[in-house]
Amino acid sequence: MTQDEQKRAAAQAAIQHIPAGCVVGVGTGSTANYFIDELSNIKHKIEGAVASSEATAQRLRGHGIEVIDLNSIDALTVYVDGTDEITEHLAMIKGGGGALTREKIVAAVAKKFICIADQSKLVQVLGKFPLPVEVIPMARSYVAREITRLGGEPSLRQGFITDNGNIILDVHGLRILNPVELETALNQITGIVTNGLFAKRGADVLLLGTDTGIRTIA
Ligand code: ABF
Repeated sequence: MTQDEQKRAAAQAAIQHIPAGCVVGVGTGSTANYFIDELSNIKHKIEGAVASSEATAQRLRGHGIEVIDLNSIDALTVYVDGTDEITEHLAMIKGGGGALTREKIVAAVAKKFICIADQSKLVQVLGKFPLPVEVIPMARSYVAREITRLGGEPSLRQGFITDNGNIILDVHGLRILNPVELETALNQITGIVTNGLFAKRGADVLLLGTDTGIRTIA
C-alpha cells in the first residue's frame, strides 16, 4: 500500500468507532481529510462535527456535515485526528499543519482520541519531526531564548499565521525521551499558547495503516 492508501485505510477503520447520534471531533491534515470524506458517507447517522481548524470546518461544510461550536456542547464522545509522530505509548507530536491549539482543545474535551496515521508516523523516540510551538507574536524572541535553554533549536515558520492570529516556532534538534516532562516545561513559558506535544493527553487508540493492513494499538 502507498502512504496515501495507508492513510485512507486508517480513516476508513475509524468510521467503525463512531457511535450513532454523536458529535464527532475532527482533526486537520491530509489523513483527517480522508476521514472527513469517509464521514460524509455516514453523515445522516451523526449529529454533527466539531472542527479543529478553519480548513476542516470548510471541508466538513463542503460535504454537507453540520459544524457545531464546541461551546454549545457539554461533552464530545470521540475525536479523530492524524499526527506527525506517535510512539507505542500513544504520545504524539502534532501541529505540522499549524492547528495544534484547536486540536489540543478538542482533544481535551473528547472522551476518546482516535489517532489515524500511516506507518511512517510510528517512531521509537519523538523529536525527529520539528516540534511546533504556537506563540503570541510579541513573545517570539523571549520564547525562542527559553526554548534554546531547554536544548531546542527554534526556527520561525515563515509566512504562516495560525487560525488564532499567532506565529509558529518549529523546534529542531530534540530527542524527547520524556514527553510529559517537556510538555509540562513548555507549558510554563509565558508567551507560548500551545506546544505540539500531546503526551499528558495522548491518543487512546492508534489505527495505523500498514503494508499488511490496519494495526491497532490501544
Ligand atoms: C494534524 O495533521 C496535525 O496535528 C498534524 O500536524 C498533521 C498530520 O498531517 P497529515 O495527516 O497530512 O500527515 O493531525
